[in-house]
Amino acid sequence: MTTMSGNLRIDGARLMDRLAALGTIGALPGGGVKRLALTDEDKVGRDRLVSWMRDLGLSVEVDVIGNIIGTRAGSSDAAPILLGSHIDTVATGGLYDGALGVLAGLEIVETLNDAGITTHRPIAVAAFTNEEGARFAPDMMGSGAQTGALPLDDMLRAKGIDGTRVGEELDRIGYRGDLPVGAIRPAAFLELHIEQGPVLEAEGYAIGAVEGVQGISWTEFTIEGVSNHAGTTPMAMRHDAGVVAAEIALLARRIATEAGPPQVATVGSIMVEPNLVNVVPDKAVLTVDLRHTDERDLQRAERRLHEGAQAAVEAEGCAMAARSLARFEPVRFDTRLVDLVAENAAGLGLGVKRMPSGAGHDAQMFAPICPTAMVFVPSRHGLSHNVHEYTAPDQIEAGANVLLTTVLQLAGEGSILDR
Ligand code: HGY
Ligand code: MN
Ligand code: MN
Repeated sequence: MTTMSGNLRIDGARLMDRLAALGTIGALPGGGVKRLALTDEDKVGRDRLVSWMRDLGLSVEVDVIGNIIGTRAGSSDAAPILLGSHIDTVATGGLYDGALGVLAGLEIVETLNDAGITTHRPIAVAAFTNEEGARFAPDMMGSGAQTGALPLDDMLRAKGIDGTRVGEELDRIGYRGDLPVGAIRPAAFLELHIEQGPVLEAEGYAIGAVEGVQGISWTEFTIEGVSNHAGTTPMAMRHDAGVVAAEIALLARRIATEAGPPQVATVGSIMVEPNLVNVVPDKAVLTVDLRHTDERDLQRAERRLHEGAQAAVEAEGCAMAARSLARFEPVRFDTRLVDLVAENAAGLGLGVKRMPSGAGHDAQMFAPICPTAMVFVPSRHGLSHNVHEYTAPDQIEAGANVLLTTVLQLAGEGSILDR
């Protein structure tokens, strides 16, 4: 039976229950979640997700980089509407980053099952491998490999911050599948995600109709100096790798403040060796994360960073190697889908704001290959990548209903996708 009921709604309590259940996997004492990509916790989360998918009658496939895809048959074998996000988290993660997009997809499937609705197009729900990039750079690794944005072999060889390799960890947790890259070619991709920033809450909107994702540039700098005695070495004789790292960190901050919003810069990881109170460091390794909505401005920031880093290294008589860990240009989402999200939010009586995404998402990997859009819901105090990440149940339910309404429109016969 193929009917499209305009007043169909998801079961918010059921969605919250699944979010809570998944949140127990990798739960941190005192709150928050640590489910780094391809760890034992990630495996347990994957196993739980696959069992939920199977319970809902989805046909489950795993691709060559561990992306999990559950597909609900349609009345036709047209290209599916793909929903999803990721279930890996950063080390100080929350319950909602990524998990919301995957579990809202499952909730939509269960809602359609309960209503006995068969859509024209199949509906697929995916959990992409290593969206965070926290253990293995770059981020959006699984979706990037599947869509061809990232070379699969390089990704499988990627070495983590703990010295492990992606391919070996996929084998270890039993999630190196055989579905090839390029096999998932959806008619459209929709991702529900928490905003992870302060805008929707500050301006009082319930929904973000996301217009695109800003560009991302991750660089790792390794500085080599000369270790020496902290007490006996005159300042003019030092080659202090730690000072150079500090100068690069302050330069990154200056670049962002002088450029002004939306330029952002973050030094999230910095380490010195031998890391002892009375030894001038002979080695420092730090990462710089630059982001901007405009590609030219991002390149300008990169140039300033690299030139400034080089000058600091030379002034201290050190050596430096710079390695790109991730580089994605800004993407724009399909305006027809963004319009649909905005109209559906308004149709549900929800305040909606068109906005860019400050965070990276799997959706930015699909935007070049199919019509793509995202639905944002507010983050309390704008917090994310923080154990206090929180979005209220009614906000989550509202976002999932906007997603459901949009999916039903796109999965029907003769939708805007067919024109
Ligand atoms: O870094 C990001 O924006 C995403 O969380 N991977
Ligand atoms: Mn995310
Ligand atoms: Mn994240």
